[in-house]
Amino acid sequence: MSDIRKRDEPVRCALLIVDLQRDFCEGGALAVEGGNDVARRVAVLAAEGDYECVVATRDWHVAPAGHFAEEGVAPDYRETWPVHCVAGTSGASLHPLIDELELDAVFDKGHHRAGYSGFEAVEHHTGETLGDWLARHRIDVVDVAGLATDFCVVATALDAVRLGFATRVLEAAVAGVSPDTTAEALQKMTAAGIDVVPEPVVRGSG
Ligand code: VGL
Repeated sequence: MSDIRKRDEPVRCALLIVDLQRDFCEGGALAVEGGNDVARRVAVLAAEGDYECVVATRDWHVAPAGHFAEEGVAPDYRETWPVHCVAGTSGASLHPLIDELELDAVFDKGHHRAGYSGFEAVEHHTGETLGDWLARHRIDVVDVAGLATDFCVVATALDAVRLGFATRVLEAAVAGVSPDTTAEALQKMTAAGIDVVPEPVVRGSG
């Protein structure tokens, strides 16, 4: 990427907030432990980090074939889930701390399928894909934060690196559904060349 960039052009970094929605936070239909804490940290990061753009994805289900456990059947929390993030419901809305940020764009996914990766998402007004949007804004680096580490965060980060973005996952600004799949996800991301950074980096200091 850097070879086609003019020598003095600064690196452009986006904060990508994955599925920080009410249903994934404490009190929601599919709460991830630590979700509210993640929202607090991400809100600070979005306000204080030196990002070219801040964008968010939302899980936005209409009829996501097989993703919700059938009525009367317990979800397995790997492939089937309690009903969550139904399009237009309050559970699908962004966490209040994220909702009050000045987001540059919001992308929805999972209308008719599971839709774990944010790169399946389209901008909710224009229909532009996340990948096209980031490319059009000449983004080089994507910092990924949000929920859940072991499902949508890992899928999104792996697609980001595949698409050629330098990709970082901010470990203090993500939380997972379960410890074993979260550990697996962190390993997979590191192996794919994603930089898993323990603390959010405050940029602009050098
Ligand atoms: C997610 C489980 C089910 C996520 C979405 O956003 O990580 N996890 N659906």
